[in-house]
Amino acid sequence: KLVEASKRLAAFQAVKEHLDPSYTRVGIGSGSTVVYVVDAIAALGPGVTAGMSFYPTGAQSEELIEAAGLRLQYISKLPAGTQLDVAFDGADEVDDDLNLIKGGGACLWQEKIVAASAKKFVCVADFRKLSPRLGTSWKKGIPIEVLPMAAPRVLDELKRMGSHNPRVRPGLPGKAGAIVTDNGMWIIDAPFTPLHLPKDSAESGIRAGNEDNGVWTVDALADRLIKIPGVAEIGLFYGSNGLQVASGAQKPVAAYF
Ligand code: DER
Repeated sequence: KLVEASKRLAAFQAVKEHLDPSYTRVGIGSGSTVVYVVDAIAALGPGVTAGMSFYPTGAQSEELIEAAGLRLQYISKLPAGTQLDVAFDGADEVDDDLNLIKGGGACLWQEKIVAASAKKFVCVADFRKLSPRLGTSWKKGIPIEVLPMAAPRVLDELKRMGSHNPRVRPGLPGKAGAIVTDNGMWIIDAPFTPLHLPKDSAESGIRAGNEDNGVWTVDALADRLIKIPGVAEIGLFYGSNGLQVASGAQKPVAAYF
């Protein structure tokens, strides 16, 4: 109950503060918190939303937009050189520097593309998601979208990098085999020891861009994961300290709890 109330409060607060009526292009993420974001936007009424187009990050997001009677548009139709005014999305974990683990809903690839296409990215999350360092509360691992035929090779490399028991995300009951994303890919969840921020090096001794015996700084891990052959995208987002773990992405404006 408390969690749902917190998600709703965060969503309505985020829309109130970050959806300007003058906006015309709005990105909509995936997951359960973003459901409340769409509720908050729909509650503004057609007087505000009629002039806006909403850009989904996958099948669930598309359904949310349509069910709310909002105008659906696609990133593939975004005119060259233009950006979304704002994108709202959830997260699985948020650290002190607004770095995010995303992908718990297996929608991370399109989520990152939409987020990176926005002038402003607003992460909406309840109190459970905030933790000092990524990997502290979200123990399932960093979600990584991979080409199925490369999955065994990616798992090998992740183990070499110190991931503890990385595995292909199994399908839900009623679906034999692995989860298949909206893009026809698989998700590997790769647990790592909680990540350090580059600024932690004084106490942890692990300087920015490095790892020490399987303990990584966020930037170093993001740079390495994205280069593994077969990896399409990784569920590590952003950094307010100039750490762009999502290349070219806008830094998050705020995370609401
Ligand atoms: O897949 C994602 O990154 C989603 O944003 C997600 O994990 C957040 O989900 P929740 O809002 O249902 O917690």
